[in-house]
Amino acid sequence: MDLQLAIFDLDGVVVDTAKYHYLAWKRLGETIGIAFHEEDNERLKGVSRMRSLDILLEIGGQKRTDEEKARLAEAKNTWYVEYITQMDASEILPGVLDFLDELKSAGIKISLGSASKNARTILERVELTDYFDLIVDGNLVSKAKPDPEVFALSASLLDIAPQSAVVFEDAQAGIEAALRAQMVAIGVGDEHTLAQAHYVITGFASFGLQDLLRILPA
Ligand code: B16
Ligand code: MG
Repeated sequence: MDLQLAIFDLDGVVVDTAKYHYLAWKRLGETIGIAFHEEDNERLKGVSRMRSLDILLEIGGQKRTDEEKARLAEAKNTWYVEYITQMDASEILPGVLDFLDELKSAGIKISLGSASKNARTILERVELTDYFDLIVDGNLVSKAKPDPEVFALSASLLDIAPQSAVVFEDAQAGIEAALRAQMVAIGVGDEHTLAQAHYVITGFASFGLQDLLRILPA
């Protein structure tokens, strides 16, 4: 394939913000009497903020009006933003920076495809904004993964065919979105959870552009 675009999910691929989401949801749970455990947090990965809240309420067997839900999601987000504004470049996951440098040198476009509405803040804090030719985040898309919108938009805005794009994703819904967008889907994380992907890597510590080119379809 003629590789022209690499799209990165943010949480779980470039940085690990899942731990901050966890702290903020746990804190919200405590204020409304729902015990939220680390295992539960797995269900929130790659999922939108409102859907995450629904999962938390489901765990606690609680029902809330839309107005209350908006207020609760807002409270969680305020705490989450407090955590992420403390982040710095040391939180970029191993090997990511070298890989981005390699892609840039090879003239391959780099885009973000994240569900987060806080993606720009995070990229700023870890000093990665300038690497991205395009940032597609939760403020820009209306349909959550597994809908392909978040990835399809990157390709169309950059005027690149989806078949020339590769997506790096840590969530199952994200892999499905990439496949539905007709892109090459590379899972980052557990090979069983991400079995649908064309290929699964554990991270970028020992994965570079040469490795990518080797696994891409002809
Ligand atoms: P926010 P990603 C996702 O980021 C997270 O994995 C998910 O846990 C979170 O609920 C979602 O962003 C929305 O985040 O509340 O900041 O808008 O993996 O798509 O980069
Ligand atoms: Mg993710």
